[in-house]
Amino acid sequence: QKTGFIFDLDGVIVDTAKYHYLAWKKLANELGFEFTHEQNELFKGVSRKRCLEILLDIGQVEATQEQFDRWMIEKNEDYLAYIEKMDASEILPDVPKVLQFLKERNVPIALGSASKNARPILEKVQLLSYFDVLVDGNSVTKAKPDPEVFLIGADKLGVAPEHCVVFEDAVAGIAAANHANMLSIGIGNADVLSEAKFIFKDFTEISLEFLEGLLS
Ligand code: B16
Ligand code: MG
Repeated sequence: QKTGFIFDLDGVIVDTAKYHYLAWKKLANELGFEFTHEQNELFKGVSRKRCLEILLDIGQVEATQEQFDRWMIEKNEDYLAYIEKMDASEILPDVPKVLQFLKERNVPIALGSASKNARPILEKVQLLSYFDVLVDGNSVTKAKPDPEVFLIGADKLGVAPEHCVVFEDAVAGIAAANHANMLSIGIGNADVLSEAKFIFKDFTEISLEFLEGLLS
């Protein structure tokens, strides 16, 4: 049986969380309140719409549907201005090494992200060609921790869920992978990602022997 690999985007392949933060902070400031790095943690892996709902809760701002929609667009335009300037130098350490290793072994690779901007980001950092399948915020109806995003990924790769490996940086993403009956690997802080089967600080801590072991 073939093993499939599924990668989250933000926090695993690139650190776009810092750009999401700047764009949300700008909106919060315009609406007259602060938005901290700590609060930004709650936004990781969470859909754009849900993020705005949480943001307005933080600032105790009531919005009409029209305002809500306008702020969603405004935040995304600000975010896209940052994305526009991205290049391969923003790929997180050793990500290309891992993708290259898997590619050489013909391992099917999918992206499983909540972001509606996943494709342009992968294009910008020149990693799009590594992915056989993209499942992103445009193709899912249920957000992580629901396993939908990863189950669609497995299905499109033609690999059984129990033979898929998922790399995730968000608590909700690890839960989604576990719910999908996949092998979850947390990238980041061990205290936060304790539900993951394996946890690494980043890809520099993952050896090729470890990856090889996941293939058999
Ligand atoms: P967009 P991931 C997620 O990406 C981010 O972690 C989250 O902060 C963001 O709100 C979400 O994508 C939606 O992004 O506004 O670009 O559609 O970690 O699932 O790759
Ligand atoms: Mg993420």
